[in-house]
Parts: sequence; structure tokens; C-alpha cells
Amino acid sequence: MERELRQAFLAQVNIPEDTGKIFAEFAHQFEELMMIYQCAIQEVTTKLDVLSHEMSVRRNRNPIETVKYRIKKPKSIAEKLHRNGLPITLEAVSTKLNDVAGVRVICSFIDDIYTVANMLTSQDDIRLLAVKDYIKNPKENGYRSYHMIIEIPVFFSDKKQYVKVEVQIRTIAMDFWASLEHQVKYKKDVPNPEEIQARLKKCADVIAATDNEMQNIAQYIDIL
Ligand code: 0O2
Repeated sequence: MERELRQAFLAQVNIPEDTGKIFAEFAHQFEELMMIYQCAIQEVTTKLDVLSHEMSVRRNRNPIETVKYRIKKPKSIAEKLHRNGLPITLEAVSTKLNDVAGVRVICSFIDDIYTVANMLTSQDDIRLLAVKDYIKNPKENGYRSYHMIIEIPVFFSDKKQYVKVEVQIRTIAMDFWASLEHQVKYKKDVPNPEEIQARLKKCADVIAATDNEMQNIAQYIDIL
């Protein structure tokens, strides 16, 4: 198990690192929980790979540009639980956090986002738990993206378990914006943060207008 994980959790729960047996058991359970999320990510990315392969053969264009994924880092898990006033326990991780397993799908056009979301959620083994449409309702800072919390069944040796995965779907341009904004958010000592936020908001507006116009052109030349 990563040292970072140990330190983040132990620091949050005030357990000295040499508590031996208790720690070893906790570490093992945490590792098992992360394995479950990792398997759920594999299931979702496999579905996306299949769709992507099918689209590239059966249609003249594939709405899926890129698929990325990540397991939330132990430090971020601990911080999010702490921020939300939740106990730093494995139970809280699995019952209260929706985004430990995250998959991000990058598309070229806005319409592609809804196409991919529909293709995924119309599969009968996927349960759609929640949708946040930050494209129709952008955040005040300019953030745009389509978020879904889904549950996907994972078949283990002794049981079938539904596992939550956050799926974020956005255009290339929205992704470009979100990566820089994310870095600004987590960077300490950003000079003139208000000015940077205002400039990023302007970029988000320009990007939204560009995404819309790109889609209009694609529709006009009939490639969507
Ligand atoms: P990281 O580092 O990506 O993991 P909920 O999970 O529904 O209880 P939450 O977390 O506010 O509440 O949900 P939401 O709004 O769907 O946001 C979840 C994730 O979306 C974030 O995870 C980011 O990845 C992304 N996101 C949301 N808002 C913004 C934003 O304003 N800017 C950027 N760049 N990304 C955003 P984390 O845990 O914040 O970060």
C-alpha cells in the first residue's frame, strides 16, 4: 500500500503509524475497497471501448474522442470526507462519496455528449443514480461538463456487487478549460486570484460560444 495513503488516513484519524495490527487490518480493507472501485472503472471503460469500436465501424464518425479515468487519491478522499463533516471511515467512503471511481469521456461536439450519455445509460445493467448537467446549467465560475453518477454491477468470485462510478462527459474545449481551472484551484499562492478567476470565466464564455458554433457548422455540413 502506498505510503501517501497511510499517512493521509492516519493523520486524519490520529492513529500513530506503528499501531501495528489495527493499521494492517485497516490498510487491507482500504486496499480491497479501492480494488472494487478499480474493477468498476474497468467495467465502465470496457463498455465505452465497445461503443467506441462499434461507432467507428458502423457509423461514419465516433462521438468518443478519449476516455480517461482515475481513482480518487487517498488524501483527496480524506479531505472530502473531512470537508463534508463525515467520519473518516471506510463505510463513509463507500456510502457517502460518489466520485471515488471517476471516468471522463471527451467528445468533439456538444451533441456527442448527450449521445454517449444515452448510449451508456440505456444499457440495462447500468443504474443511473443522478445527473448534473453543468452544460445547460454552467457553474458560476464557467465550469461546463455533464456528470452522471451510475452504479455498475461487478461480478466477483462469490457475489455481484453494484459499485458507484462518476462519469464526466465534456468537449475537448471544456476539458482544456477545466484542467487549467483545476490547477489554479489547487495551486497555493496564485497571484491575483480574483483576476485569474475573471479571466478564466471569460475563457469559459468564449469556449462555450466556440463549442456552439463548431456544432452549428458540423450540423450544417451534415457530419453529426
Ligand atoms: P477531483 O480532483 O477531480 O477529484 P457530490 O460528489 O455530488 O457530493 P461534488 O463533489 O461537488 O458533490 O460533485 P460535482 O459538482 O459533480 O463535482 C465533482 C467533480 O467534478 C470534481 O471532483 C471535479 O472533478 C469536477 N468539478 C466540479 N466542479 C468543478 C469546477 O468548478 N472546476 C473544475 N475544474 N472541476 C470541477 P473534485 O473532488 O472536486 O476533484
